[in-house]
Amino acid sequence: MDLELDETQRLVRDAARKFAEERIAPVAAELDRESRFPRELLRELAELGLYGVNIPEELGGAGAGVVAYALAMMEIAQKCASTAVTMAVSNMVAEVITAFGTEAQKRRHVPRITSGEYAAAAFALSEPESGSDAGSLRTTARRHGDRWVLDGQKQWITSGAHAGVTVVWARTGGPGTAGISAFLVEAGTPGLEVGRPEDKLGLCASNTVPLRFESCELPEDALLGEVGGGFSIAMMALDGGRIGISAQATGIGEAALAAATAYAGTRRQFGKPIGAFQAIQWMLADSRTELDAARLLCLRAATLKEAARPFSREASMAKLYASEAANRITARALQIHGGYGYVRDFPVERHLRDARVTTIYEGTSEVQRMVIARKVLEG
Ligand code: COS
Repeated sequence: MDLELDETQRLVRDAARKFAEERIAPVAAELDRESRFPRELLRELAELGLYGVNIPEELGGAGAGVVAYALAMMEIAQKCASTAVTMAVSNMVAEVITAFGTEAQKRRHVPRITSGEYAAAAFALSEPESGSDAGSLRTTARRHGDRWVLDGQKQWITSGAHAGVTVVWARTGGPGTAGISAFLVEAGTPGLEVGRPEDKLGLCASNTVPLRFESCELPEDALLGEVGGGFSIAMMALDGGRIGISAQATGIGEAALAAATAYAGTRRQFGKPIGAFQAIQWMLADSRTELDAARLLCLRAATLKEAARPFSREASMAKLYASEAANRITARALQIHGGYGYVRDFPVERHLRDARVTTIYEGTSEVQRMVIARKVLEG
């Protein structure tokens, strides 16, 4: 793995950093407090190429690759983890359609995602009773003449209320993963009902909703990929998605460490800055080391994906490590702030709340360990 960034990667990272500092940072705390989905900000972010960092230019993407995508995610997440997750899922869906869509599906949806014409794109796999065991999903899709008819419910759908297009997984055959297919469902399709936004601990400026499908009719060409091929599409998409979440967690950790370092330098107790105490220094040292490890694991997985080499195990390792590290790092940052860490005047409580979900979504830490262990045992 080349540790030096190339020019494109540097350009994308710097553009994301500038946008995050100038446009996102000033409003991030307010968006969180008001649980406001930043539609206009996301349009600007898309115009910078950040809704399709790894999408070819002919489909409106930046064509900058997976490493550049991970770097951009880290920058955006440092300033607003909610904006970062909206960006992550939109990139993931743009990639899924680019990889598995027909020419017509790609031309219809991908440029609308990458340009920001769609406020976001969404990925609907989980259900009220099917989370880690994604293969047990119950939503059905049955043929009715030349249409598909969807019935069922989806849960925890990021950007579900704002997405121009949602990839929905449904059962077209018998039980098990072989009976699952994927469909593209456009906003406003009759029979698609968007539920009440979840009132969450963190990522308050991202939108998370349940979806309900009731006799929701789709055209024949809404099918993405082959009948029965949906589960593998979901797993491949999640492999890539996990790189994005590892980058998001790394970004949140960076923000928390920066806040803790600044505070340790200015807060004085016992006649000296608290950063002069070894207890604080060790927390900062552990956080810095863990963040570098998280970053390297993330960029290794991204480098493998970019080289079209197997990366499933590495993506799970990056996501597992970075998300758990982000939880430790944000907790330490809050501890360093003492009582000031516990109130909203300082940003670390937001970082801690935002980090929490990273060990849960796009596969829990327990699922990442399943994936890694299976690969280890395969040899
Ligand atoms: N890439 C491509 N195909 C994959 C794959 C991957 N990474 N992982 C599994 N598959 C394929 C397998 O090859 C298998 O296909 P065949 O039956 O043709 O051999 C099929 O998918 C079933 O795989 P497996 O038997 O491993 O499925 P399991 O039911 O055991 O599930 C886990 C595996 C637990 C890894 C999966 O259910 C999972 O990732 N769960 C978490 C879901 C998740 O992340 N949800 C968050 C949603 S977004 S917030």
